Amino acid sequence: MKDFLANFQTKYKELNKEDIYDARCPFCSVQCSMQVIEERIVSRKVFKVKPNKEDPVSGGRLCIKGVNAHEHVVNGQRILYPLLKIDDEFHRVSWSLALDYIKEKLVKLQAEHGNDSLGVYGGGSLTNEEAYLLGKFARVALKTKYIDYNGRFCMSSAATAANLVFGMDRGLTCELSDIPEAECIILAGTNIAECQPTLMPYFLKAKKKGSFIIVIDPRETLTTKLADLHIKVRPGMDANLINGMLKFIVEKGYVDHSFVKERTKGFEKLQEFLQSVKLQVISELTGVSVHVIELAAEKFGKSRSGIVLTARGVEQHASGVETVKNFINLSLITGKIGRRGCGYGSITGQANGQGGREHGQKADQLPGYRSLSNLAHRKYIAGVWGIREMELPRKGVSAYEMIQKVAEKEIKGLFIMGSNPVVSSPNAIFVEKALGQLEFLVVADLFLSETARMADVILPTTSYLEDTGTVTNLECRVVLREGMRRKLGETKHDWEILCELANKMGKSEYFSYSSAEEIFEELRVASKGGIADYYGITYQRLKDEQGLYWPCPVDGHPGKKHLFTSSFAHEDGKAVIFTVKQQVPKETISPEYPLFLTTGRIMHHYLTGVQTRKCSKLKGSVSEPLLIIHPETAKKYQIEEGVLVKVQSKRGCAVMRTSFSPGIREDTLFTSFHWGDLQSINRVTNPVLDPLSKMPEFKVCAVKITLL
Ligand SMILES: Nc1nc2c(c(=O)[nH]1)N[C@H]1C(S)=C(S)[C@@H](COP(=O)(O)OP(=O)(O)OC[C@H]3O[C@@H](n4cnc5c(=O)[nH]c(N)nc54)[C@H](O)[C@@H]3O)O[C@H]1N2
Ligand SMILES: Nc1nc2c(c(=O)[nH]1)N[C@H]1C(S)=C(S)[C@@H](COP(=O)(O)OP(=O)(O)OC[C@H]3O[C@@H](n4cnc5c(=O)[nH]c(N)nc54)[C@H](O)[C@@H]3O)O[C@H]1N2
Ligand code: SF4
Ligand SMILES: [Mo]
Repeated sequence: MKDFLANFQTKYKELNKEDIYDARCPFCSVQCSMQVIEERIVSRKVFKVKPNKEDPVSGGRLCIKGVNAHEHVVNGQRILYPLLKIDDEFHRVSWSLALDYIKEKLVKLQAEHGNDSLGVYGGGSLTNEEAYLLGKFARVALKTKYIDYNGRFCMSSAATAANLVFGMDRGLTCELSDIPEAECIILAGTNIAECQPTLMPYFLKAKKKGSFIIVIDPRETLTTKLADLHIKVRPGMDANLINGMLKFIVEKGYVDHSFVKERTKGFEKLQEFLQSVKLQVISELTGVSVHVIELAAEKFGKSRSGIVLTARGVEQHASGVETVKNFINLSLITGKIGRRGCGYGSITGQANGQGGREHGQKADQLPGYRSLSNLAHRKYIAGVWGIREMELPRKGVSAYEMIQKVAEKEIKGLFIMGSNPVVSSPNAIFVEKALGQLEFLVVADLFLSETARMADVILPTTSYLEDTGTVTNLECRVVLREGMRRKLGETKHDWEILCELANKMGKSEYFSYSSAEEIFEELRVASKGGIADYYGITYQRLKDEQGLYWPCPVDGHPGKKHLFTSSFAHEDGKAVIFTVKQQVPKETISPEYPLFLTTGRIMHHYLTGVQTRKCSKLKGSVSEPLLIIHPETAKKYQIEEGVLVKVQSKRGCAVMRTSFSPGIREDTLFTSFHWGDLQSINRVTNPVLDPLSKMPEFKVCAVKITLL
């Protein structure tokens, strides 16, 4: 009887078990932390999610995506074994066979067509360790120059502008805690309430303290509800709007002349140019009244402190770099940077959008934000990797240009890790066709995404609950994400996949790591002395100190929270004030395509939706894309609410249902890009690139709509 009871108790405990995982949301750049509690009650699994009350960034909040994120982890559609496509059908194979096959195909392609016949395409969901290793894999194992990642579509324009203006790029120049201290806040093309919802209390606190909040967006959003002034600008016209504001600020004497003189250069040229700017012309271009332009300029110019934040709304344009430069001009000429309650920031998007752009998965870049074109940088990294400098490939091309190279058959094999370019790239019909021409496509993913289903081999990877590593949030705070849940099926971590493949390719001496922490230890050294210096950061410190800002050059260093307090990062210590001339979208409306289309996000879904479409609560709340249209515009085209329409541009069409909103400009339509196939709006968008950042013009093109 005693034995029976003891047995029963053990069995009962086994069947009714509770596991607690410390976790961090896999989605946006806030990187909220939480505990995921998995209860097993007999054979039923129940998940509970508790926000971490001690989280210094989110303050113990989670948004609806974070609360439901675990659902995709346990979704039945997770890929659990390597899959090999034979005669258009996927078959389960062993890792050994999958990796052997990949190796043989890659070696053959390179033997026949050269090292650069292979491309690598990464993503901002990868941890710092994995992004670092992907760059090393491309350059050391494959020896190809072609590597880039989805961050090219994300904050590349802001990064390029910041490098040019300040001499370095770091998401925020200040801390989030500066926000409530700012007397005036400009939110340009950023919908924080839906895209980084847990940051809202910073702005609500600012408002309570009397801050004047200006939101610039062609439509009403949850964020514009916060605004004291909502500027409903015509898409793609922000740089011109800012010229109007700059002119007013200069004329009214709101320039901080001592700051401009001591800390910047280029003001005289700007001042001269602004004399030619006419507010009436700006008003016509932007669709914003002169009064509103003046009011915004007056409020920002007069306030003693102020913060300018931009995001994809103003950055995802062929003139994205110019536009961001002009937004930074607002901060520079009024001296609102480098002190409390002041700063400029580009709100980074993906979980590791920031770290992902620092450690070498970008076409022109080496770890620590080093440059592939700089001999000293090349020598340093070659030394860390144990190769000769001359063995390091030169710089490659940007994400969309890589796909063009695929279409031109210059790139014949592609390795994609953590991205779904068939849905996320502009001109998606072309992209899908191009990928269809590849001789060999490998995709590492959690699911059979629209891109993965085109692959020859799919490698199953682990999720945020399983994979340990560091990520760098929007403030540039490096944090540790623990992957405490056991791996499912035969899934492997991305870093393990890279190591095992490199080992198959005979490169084991460069890729023999047994944990993410070991990779981080190498990354620390590789970043040492670089702009994004992580040398002083260790896993132990991250655990003890809840994250550290970079640069953090030595052990014990507290990390630098505020940048540019006394000098900028250019050699002479000065920031550059650029003169930004008139900018207009590359495609304009015409009788055939009479409406502007802009694209973006909604609260419930994340990027191409591969993960959030697997969460029943999120999918249940929003199950399809909606085309937001002004009721007057709909009336003009005799279109009703809730009907299916075809949205057509010169490149292609997408199908979705209309939803009326009097809060959007009458000349503009809006939809999100969270859906695939015919519902993918990127079948319509314009792939024209910014000449410097190579950012596509996701945020404006000309379309027509017709009833389906
Ligand atoms: N819910 C949710 N949150 C997310 C994501 C997600 O997919 N879903 N993705 C994450 C990622 S990767 C990113 S990059 C961030 C993006 O975060 P945001 O950049 O804030 O998001 P978007 O919706 O792309 O664009 C912001 C706003 O720009 C406006 N806009 C469009 N065109 C223009 C224009 O020409 N001028 C101006 N001034 N505004 C314009 C849009 O109407 C939109 O409201 O969000 C992150 N957070
Ligand atoms: N029209 C329009 N298009 C846009 C934008 C826009 O505003 N408008 N925004 C652009 C922006 S800002 C971005 S960031 C891009 C994003 O575009 P994508 O890079 O395509 O983004 P995701 O949907 O996150 O795709 C990630 C894929 O990787 C998988 N995945 C998730 N986590 C991991 C992981 O840890 N490892 C691996 N191996 N796989 C993983 C997911 O299942 C998914 O299939 O889209 C861009 N496209
Ligand atoms: S999506 Fe962003 S705001 Fe929401 S829980 Fe995740 S990290 Fe936090
Ligand atoms: Mo992004």
